[in-house]
Amino acid sequence: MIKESHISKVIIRYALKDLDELSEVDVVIVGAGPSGLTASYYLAKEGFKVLVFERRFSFGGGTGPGGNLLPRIVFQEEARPILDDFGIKYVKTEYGLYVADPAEAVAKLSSRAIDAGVRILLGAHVEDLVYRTNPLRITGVMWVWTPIHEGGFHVDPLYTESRAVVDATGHGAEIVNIAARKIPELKIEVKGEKSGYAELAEKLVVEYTGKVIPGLYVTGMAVGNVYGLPRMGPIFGGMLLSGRKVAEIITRDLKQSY
Ligand code: 48H
Repeated sequence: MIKESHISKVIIRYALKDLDELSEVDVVIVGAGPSGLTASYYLAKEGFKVLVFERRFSFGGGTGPGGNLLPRIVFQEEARPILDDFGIKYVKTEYGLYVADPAEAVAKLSSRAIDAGVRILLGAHVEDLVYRTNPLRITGVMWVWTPIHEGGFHVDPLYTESRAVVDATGHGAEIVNIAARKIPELKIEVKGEKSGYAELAEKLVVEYTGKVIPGLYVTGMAVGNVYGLPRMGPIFGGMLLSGRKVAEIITRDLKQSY
């Protein structure tokens, strides 16, 4: 027999137990785009408790629409080992570039991350940060459900504490911008993204990936916004390489601080 009240009870009971457990984690990643999902997977593989906040009700950020809605995304040779880690199939083209199906990429990035132990909260919008002084550092985020945010309602957010917060919000670099605007003593200067130059952008986005200030890290397109780098268009190798790099940096930092 299916009793309606039991449907509600199991949802409420199990969801609240989960949210309780997720109010303190090792790493918060804001954004379930390609860079955030990649970072989350490698961090979970290292044994960290990782929570990804995604304000949409779907995964993948800008991956799904491919290049101008054509269902292919491009990768370069350097990203191949990461595609292999996730089991994403690809074809080598006559230009030495690799192409893959964005739907498969999104599905595998997210399912491998979840299988590695990552928790992803969909429909959850991060609207602010938590910080401490002496030493000045970021220690978590404040979040509300997306419909509350979109509705413009005055509802106070909940906290999630973490040892590291990763801005993987894409072009807008929303989290670093919040830190720059609301905690001026951090002296963060956000430069803004530059126009297209694919090869340079792919190199620099990985080079500049890392720690912005203690407790706050940046990966993916958000790196370009923070450091004034060019954009690359629908080539995604830099996003995966940036995600893996930020995971390596956080792993080193968190292991050193034990
Ligand atoms: C919760 C949030 C919040 C918030 C945003 O845009 P993304 O796909 O980001 P990346 O950096 O992983 O990948 C960028 C890539 O998709 C891209 O746009 C490229 C390569 N462009 C090149 C070019 O030249 O244009 O994903 C970011 C995710 C999205 O799903 C957002 O919904 C989510 O972050 N998000 N989630 N709280 N405050 N802000």
